[in-house]
Amino acid sequence: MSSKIKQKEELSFADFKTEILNDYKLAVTSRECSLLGRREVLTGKAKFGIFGDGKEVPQLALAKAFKNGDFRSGYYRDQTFMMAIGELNIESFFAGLYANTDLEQEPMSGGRQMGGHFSTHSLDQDGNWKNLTEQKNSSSDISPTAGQMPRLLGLAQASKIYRHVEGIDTTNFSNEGNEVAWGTIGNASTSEGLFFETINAAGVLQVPMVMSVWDDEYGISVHARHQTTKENISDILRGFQRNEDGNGYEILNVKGWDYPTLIETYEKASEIARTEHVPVLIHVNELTQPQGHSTSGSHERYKNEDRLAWEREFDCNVKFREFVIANSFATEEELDAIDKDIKKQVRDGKKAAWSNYLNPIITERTSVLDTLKAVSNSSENKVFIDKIISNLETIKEPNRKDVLSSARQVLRYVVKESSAEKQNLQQWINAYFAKIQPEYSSDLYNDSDSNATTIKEVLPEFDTNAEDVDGRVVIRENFDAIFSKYPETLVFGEDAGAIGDVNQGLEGLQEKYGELRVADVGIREATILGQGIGMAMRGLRPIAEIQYLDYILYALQIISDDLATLRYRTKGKQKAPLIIRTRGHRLEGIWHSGSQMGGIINLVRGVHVLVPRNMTKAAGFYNTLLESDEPAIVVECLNGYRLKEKMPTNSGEYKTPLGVVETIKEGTDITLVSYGSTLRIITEAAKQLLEVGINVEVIDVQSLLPFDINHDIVKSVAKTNRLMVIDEDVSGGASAFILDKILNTQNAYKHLDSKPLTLTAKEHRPAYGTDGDYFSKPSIEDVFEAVYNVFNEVNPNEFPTLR
Ligand SMILES: Cc1ncc(C[n+]2csc(CCOP(=O)(O)OP(=O)(O)O)c2C)c(N)n1
Ligand SMILES: [Mg+2]
Repeated sequence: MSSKIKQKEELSFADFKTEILNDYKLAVTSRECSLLGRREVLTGKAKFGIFGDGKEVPQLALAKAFKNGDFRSGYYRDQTFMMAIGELNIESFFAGLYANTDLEQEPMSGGRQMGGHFSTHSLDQDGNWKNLTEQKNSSSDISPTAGQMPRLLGLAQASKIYRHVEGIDTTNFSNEGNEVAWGTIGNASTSEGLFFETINAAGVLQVPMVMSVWDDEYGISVHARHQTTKENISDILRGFQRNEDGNGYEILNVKGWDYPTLIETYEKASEIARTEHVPVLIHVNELTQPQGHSTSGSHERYKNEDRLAWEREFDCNVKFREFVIANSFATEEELDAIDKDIKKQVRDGKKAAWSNYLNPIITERTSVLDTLKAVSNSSENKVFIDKIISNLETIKEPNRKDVLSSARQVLRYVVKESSAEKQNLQQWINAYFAKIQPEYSSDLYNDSDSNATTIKEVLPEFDTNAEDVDGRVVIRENFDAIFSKYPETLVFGEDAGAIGDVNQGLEGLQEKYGELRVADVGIREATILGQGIGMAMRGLRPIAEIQYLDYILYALQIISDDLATLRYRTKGKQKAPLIIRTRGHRLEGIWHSGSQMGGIINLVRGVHVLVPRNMTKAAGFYNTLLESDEPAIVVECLNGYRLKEKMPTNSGEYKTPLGVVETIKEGTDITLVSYGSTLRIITEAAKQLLEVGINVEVIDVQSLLPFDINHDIVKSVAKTNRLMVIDEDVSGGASAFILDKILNTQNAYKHLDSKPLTLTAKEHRPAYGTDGDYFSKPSIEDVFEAVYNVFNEVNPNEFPTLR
């Protein structure tokens, strides 16, 4: 027996043997699932399969070191780990492959994610936090390679916050910051910038993060020589190794088939990260892919015979079996019997999962068939309807599309008839949509009646002789109130700490609340975002600052792929109520006049996008968001920090409601809709237009997502009968979105007497010079002329052509 194994003196040999044989069974079960899973895809029962074969043994070791309260942030190879922590079994594995929409059957995502994308439930039935310290946690995986990295940083940092910041209620989230965040990534995915950015940031922050690299030398077909300098990720990261000169990482190397050394390595990593809060990198090499990358191809195409032979020999399960036999934990015959038994269990589990997936759909089909047959019998178009019926009946394994599309096609055949059967069919279709559509569409936002749009407006209050102060003072006072009211809030960003952000909206707050709660961080937007996501997933209320809106593009992939999809992809079982604070609109130059709102709103559905016109409105949004549990981006006006606003007396209390527009100037002739800094231009143009007899109504959208939930804009258009959307974004951007909502969702087209218009920026980004803004974005004269031209068309005598 290996000397390393003997160290486990506390266990009796019998217990020890049982544990090892349990591990062996898990490894074999997981492998059998992979093998059978691939066959299910090839025979067409499932669409796509990506499995954990060849990576089983290190995951057993990881699971042993993983404790309650810990978090995983990993990727699609980790099925063995999920089985080992008790969060995945044979049936749920196959339910994932079949994309069963029932969360009970498919707890990872209710069929919303491909199999192999794992998660655990952080929220209970009512959407409230469960006690995360009493369970093993996995943040929900995403497919973009290395996309799990930024969030991992935040999951780890939360432990540091919980250990060192006083006054937070840690009950559901932490036991003195003893939780480790465990990352997994494939060797090839370490080529991504997100990997390096996260590694550096975790080294700087010194957080309890253990990063495992599953190294099988390949990324699909591309060999390590095209991926990694020196073909060795731990070698090139050696400079991160901590030593007497300073902080850094503990870097460990281990062979992926060496069971006892893996266990020892993971225990050591766990200990270092947990107690010292030092990050650890474990490079697990010599792993294999027995079935190639995924069901989309075969690895014989790109691996030579030598490599394939080596993979057969060094397959971690083969080596584990040899180890079990060599150390007399079981005989070959005993293992054969175990293998045989597991094969049967996996086959049975697969069958059960398939029935569980199919049976409800069969029942739904029976129900629609009854309805359709009744319709057919009473219809003139019986021949055609019967054909649809018989097609549906002959489908051996129907899906919901088959069921519903048959019903909808039949309805067309009876649209001109009037019968009780037809009505039944209409009702059946509507009821089916009502029941089934949410299975595919729910939980993009918080669907419950405690969502952010339910938080009522609270107006700012002012003393009669309220002082006019710089906008940045309004926002700073409000942050001060927020930090004293909510101990779990933190803000971090480039220059957010010592100087209190580039515009001094956080001035003095680091001194007051400490370096962990008001923090400077490196220039690394994607991981600033990820830091926020991870911490929000562990019960904190982070405010991640992106210095300028223009630079949000670095983080946009993570906002879009991770933050915006989190609630949806877990069907409401995880959330990250992260607030993203940034500033943009109308300053100067190509990269400091951010207005790429069209791009943003179309990429972040699932996150609220708020565009306050001044700092009081912005502060009110923060106050609203902290009373709710949804993620949001707040874009402050970059040119508004030095503009004067009245100082409210109820900082921290007043609330700007989400999805509610505000009419900032009443008028009768045309409705002008805009948001943010452009409103100041419009307000000025409005005065000038009044001088020539055009009385415009100006509406501040305030909140792009959600958009005008009370449909107030159409009420204005019903009065003015004319509409113009003015936006500093390019044409087709946010203005197109706004126009679509007003015309199509709110049906404003009915009230229009003139063509609905948009006035937008030029297609290029603003030139830097003082005049860049004037010649790039709508100016006072542009607004004046555009509105004037509307009335020139209506009444050229009164409004002669200008130019
Ligand atoms: C950003 C992104 N680019 C490409 C892909 C397609 N893709 C999926 S897995 C993969 C290879 C990953 O290899 P590796 O990280 O070594 O993990 P392994 O599958 O070998 O375990 C690629 C290119 C993706 N999912 N995301
Ligand atoms: Mg690989």
